[in-house]
Amino acid sequence: MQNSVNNRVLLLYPTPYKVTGLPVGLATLSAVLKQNGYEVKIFDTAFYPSEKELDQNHARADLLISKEIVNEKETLVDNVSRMEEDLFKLTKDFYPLFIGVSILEPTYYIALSMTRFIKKNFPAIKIIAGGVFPTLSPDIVFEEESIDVVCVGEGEKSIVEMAKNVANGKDLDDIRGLWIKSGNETIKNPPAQMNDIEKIPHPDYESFAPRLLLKPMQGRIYKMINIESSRGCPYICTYCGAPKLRKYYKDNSCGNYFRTMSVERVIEQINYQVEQYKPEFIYFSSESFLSMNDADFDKFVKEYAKVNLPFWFQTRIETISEDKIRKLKEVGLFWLTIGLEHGNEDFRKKVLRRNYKNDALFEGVEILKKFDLGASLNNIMGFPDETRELIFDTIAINKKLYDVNKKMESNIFMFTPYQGCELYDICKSKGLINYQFLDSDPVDSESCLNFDRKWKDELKGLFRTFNLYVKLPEKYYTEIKIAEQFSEEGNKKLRELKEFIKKSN
Ligand code: B12
Repeated sequence: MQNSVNNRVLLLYPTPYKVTGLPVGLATLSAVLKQNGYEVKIFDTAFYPSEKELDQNHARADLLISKEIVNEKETLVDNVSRMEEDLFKLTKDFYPLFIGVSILEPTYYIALSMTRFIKKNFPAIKIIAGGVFPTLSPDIVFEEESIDVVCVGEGEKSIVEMAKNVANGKDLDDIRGLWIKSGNETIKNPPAQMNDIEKIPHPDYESFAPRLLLKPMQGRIYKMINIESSRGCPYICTYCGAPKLRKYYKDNSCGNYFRTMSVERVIEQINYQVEQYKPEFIYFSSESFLSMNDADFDKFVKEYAKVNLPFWFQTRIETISEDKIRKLKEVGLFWLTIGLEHGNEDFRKKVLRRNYKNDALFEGVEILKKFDLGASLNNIMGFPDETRELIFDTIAINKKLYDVNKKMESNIFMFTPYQGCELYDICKSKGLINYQFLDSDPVDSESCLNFDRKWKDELKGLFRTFNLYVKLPEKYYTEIKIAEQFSEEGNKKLRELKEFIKKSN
């Protein structure tokens, strides 16, 4: 073995090109490892340009979703070296006890480029994979030769036990949460108990490249800190893996999947991170930030007033009220993200299991307007059995909301059935899935589903013109329809209409 010092752990964070922001999960693993005396380094892929990946910030501006970023050149600077060179040097010099990699389904292909490279060059170093994708699809990840161990579920306890055992030359056979390849045998332990989120250490962002703290917000890059205020999700949406995770943890008696953090602890975390990193912005990364009771809400507002930093979060439309928005605006609320998902109430309820009324959207957006606030509305298109007419229901409601409040932004995503979601099984049974796992990030406008070519092209055309339909008056619809076409005429029309919108804004 080379210069092995047995308290080192290297963590890999595969992330698409220029997708910044801090992963709370991996940062918490770094914190618990450090708390137990290990030295941690983190390697990310955010600034290695690749032919396969678009720069999402530009792609989003090009789709008229968000504003062009004014200070990108001086902030989100590309690496000059190649990913493999840097990874090789770091692994060789740091020579860790083992390497951990955090994986989402759309980042699995990036993770594989790293784990295969490491296995080839450093076969003696064990690699453990954890995160949402290994938890929801452990069999796929476990089959991969370059990955030795898979962590299912939350990793705080498992990774520390693994570090101790590897350092002491012990096997990993009995560690909860770990799936292990041991000779010809395989051991599949159940997930570890859910963590008490009041007691785990605050995420450690220190080991991340400082550029990962930079995130775009309304056309500018800011130094932003992620704050966790809850874990898990109590809802049953068919396009999300949370319901399956909840069942998995329940079946294995791991404790509650959905946990909220006390306001005291959230504020303590904010004060700690602000002191450490002096951010310009706070991002609450929980899935529905305002799903808290009134007493907690009032306590939060009172305490946050002392923080004195702008913030944004995602929340459900049903959680917005005038009283809450007024109070939040007073203490720095800058922006929100709201999952609209689909414009047709019936489709939304039956196919997506999102049961809210369109009226709630209008009320919410009016409230935001009253306080001169805007929000990003997340929309999805390209579901199985969705028709052009149904997509136009989504366009129509975004258009009406934009007419109410010109600060609204319409985010559009091509539907990607992540493994573990109910809709994934439905797509599979309809023969719509002909891949084992995704091999690119879904910012790609092409549907990953096995629809016929004609419908795939129509979806692609609607995707690129989505915001033209939302923002331009109906008298332009015939022209926009031309811009849907992937022909010389269509491309020219698309450029003209985009220019027209940009000039009129
Ligand atoms: C905040 C957030 C972000 C943040 C932070 C990203 C991150 N990786 O945490 C930002 C804004 C950067 C982001 C970006 C993206 N995100 Co996001 N994000 C979330 C969100 C809302 C919360 C994540 C979180 O903080 N969870 C809480 C922590 C504690 O849990 P955790 O991350 O799973 O980590 C625990 C375990 O998984 C495990 N673990 C994790 N890594 C490892 C590694 C090892 C070695 C071990 C042992 C264990 C282990 O231990 C951790 C601690 O308990 C989730 C929804 C969700 N509930 O997961 C979506 C989610 C993870 N995002 C998703 C997506 C698609 C993306 C993007 C690809 C979007 C895009 N095109 O830009 C990028 C990819 C960036 C990236 N490389 O992660 C999807 C992933 C879908 C899937 N099934 O794989 C999710 C699930 C939302 C969804 N649509 O369903 N995201």
